[in-house]
Amino acid sequence: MFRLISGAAAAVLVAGLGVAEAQAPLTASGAWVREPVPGRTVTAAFVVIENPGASDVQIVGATSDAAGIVELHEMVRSGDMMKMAPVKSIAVPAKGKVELKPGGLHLMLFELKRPLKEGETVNLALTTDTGGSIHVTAAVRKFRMQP
Ligand SMILES: [Cu+2]
Repeated sequence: MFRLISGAAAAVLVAGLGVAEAQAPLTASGAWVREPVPGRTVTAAFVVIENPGASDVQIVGATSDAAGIVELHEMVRSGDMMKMAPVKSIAVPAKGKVELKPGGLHLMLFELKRPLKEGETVNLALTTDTGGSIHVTAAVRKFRMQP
């Protein structure tokens, strides 16, 4: 059943849920989860979060039905290597947006509860410093370099 949902359809669904359920004035779109390497129980999730409100909002935590632990991560330079590191919060600027994407900020999913395959969906919930939460449905996709 989930296999019939295309990435584009899932993204539209996400935007609708963001508007309907968010206490914080945030919307999410384009959410996806990288299909994990076979046998691994770790992967990353990406989403674009927009803040139409007049105040900055901080994302301070995340959970998922597919993972035991979800962390907020950034990529940091270490010598000539890029490494990822946990961050306490991700700011979504007023009248602006933040893009979680490969090579930058992302959600890290640990202790995956099931193998995730392209075409499936994963539920994510982001909590904000204003006490709100955003519910996001993310499509599982294989990572491909962007053209
Ligand atoms: Cu990470």
